Amino acid sequence: YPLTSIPDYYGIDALLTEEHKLIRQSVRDWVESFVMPQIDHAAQNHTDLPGLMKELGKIGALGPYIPVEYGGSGLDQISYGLIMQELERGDSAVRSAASVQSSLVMFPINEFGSEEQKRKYLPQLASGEMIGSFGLTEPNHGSDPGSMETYFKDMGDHYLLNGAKMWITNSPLCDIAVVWAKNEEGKIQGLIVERGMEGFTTPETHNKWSLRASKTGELVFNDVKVPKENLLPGVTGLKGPLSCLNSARYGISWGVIGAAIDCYCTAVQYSKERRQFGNPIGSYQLQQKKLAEFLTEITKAQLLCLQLGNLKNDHKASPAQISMAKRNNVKMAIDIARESRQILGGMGIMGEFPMMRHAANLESVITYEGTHDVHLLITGMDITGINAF
Ligand code: TGC
Ligand code: FAD
Repeated sequence: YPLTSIPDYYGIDALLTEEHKLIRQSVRDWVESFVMPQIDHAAQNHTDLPGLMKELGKIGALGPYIPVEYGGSGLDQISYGLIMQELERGDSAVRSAASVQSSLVMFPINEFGSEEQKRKYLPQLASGEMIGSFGLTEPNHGSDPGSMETYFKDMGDHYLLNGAKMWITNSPLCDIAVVWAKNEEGKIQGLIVERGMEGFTTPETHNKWSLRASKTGELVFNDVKVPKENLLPGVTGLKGPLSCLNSARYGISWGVIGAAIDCYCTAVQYSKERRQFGNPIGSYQLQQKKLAEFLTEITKAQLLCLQLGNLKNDHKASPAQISMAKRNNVKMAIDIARESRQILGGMGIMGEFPMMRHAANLESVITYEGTHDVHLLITGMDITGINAF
């Protein structure tokens, strides 16, 4: 489909700056030239895109809102959102790679790291020369990360780390991992664990039906000696990892609009070209209903994100507001991926079209960064003041 047909039904572009539009266009162009030609092959073959992180670094998609002095681009939150949207129009795996590096690795180092840690890691993470991962989830503790078992002990001149993290994006590729673990008082703190530290391994998780162009794996710590200077000094408690999630969930709210747009635009074009019973299928009311509802939902999601971005720029976005956007927009995108596949009939299951890939990817997106149900419970708690977990 022509990229000029990407929906802006409510003239939301008028609320963006010229800089926002330029950033969006440059990422859109990069996705067209780098991601689109190889994404179906990568997903079908369950392999990552070679050189992806350095490419993302070149286009400024890693740590867009991290200050320039540490290698970031110093952009605002709406720019970050637009970048995520364009990346996920390509594939959720590409957005995931940028989300984890930006919001889950660079963000905590920038927010909670020492000056030495910022200077040592951030510029290399921004360029994609170094790949980071984020270890919060454990085999026995997903939605309830506060019950984590991974722990570290103070051995005088170093810490000794033991435990395991599961479902970790980019773990098999990572050079460093930001790992959340309990200290001897049972309080959660962040440690930067580097590949090569003895006792640290990153086995890959095989056979996924979702996010097949992204590497997922474990982080296993068996008496890993972590230098004391690798502890993030600026935060203690679950609010450390959860504030990283606020940033990543915000980016996902934008990102999934990209996946929905890709499915919507493909379905509009197909419905005008494909003829049955002598007419284009787009001339039938049942198909028009689907397309009209897709556009309505995309437009609502765009407005939700834009205002959330304004709140975030002003440091006023609450975690519950972010939960509402993540939950609403991911459900919107997965519903559009599934329904739009039907508009393509049998062709909808083929790799030449993006629907099955997006729908399968979004099964992970609706689960990670807080499940659909967990975000509903966060909203419920915000409304009633009663914790239903
Ligand atoms: P609770 O007792 O409510 O809170 C504990 C402390 O945390 C604070 N807090 C937050 N701080 C910042 N941002 C938030 N969103 C926060 N939510 C809570 C809270 O104020 C409290 O602070 P303090 O100072 O009083 O101690 O926590 P709980 O144990 O009842 O748990 C509730 C909660 C919210 C943690 C849970 O519902 C939740 O969010 N679970 C979901 C876990 C999750 O999202 N995991 C994601 C793992 S990373 C991932 O999936 C990456 S995929 C990336 C990719 O590939 O793109
Ligand atoms: P569970 O917590 O076991 O949940 C199972 C079901 O129970 C869900 O439907 C859930 O909503 C429901 N449930 C749980 N508690 C309640 C309750 N109190 N009330 C009602 N229902 C409840 N994690 C990281 O730390 N880093 C990563 O980089 C990362 N990347 C990921 C990549 C992929 C591809 C995937 C699939 C996951 C990734 N995750 C990552 C983990 C992800 O965050 C967790 O899968 C998610 O938080 C859910 O945890 P769980 O899978 O253990 O499910």
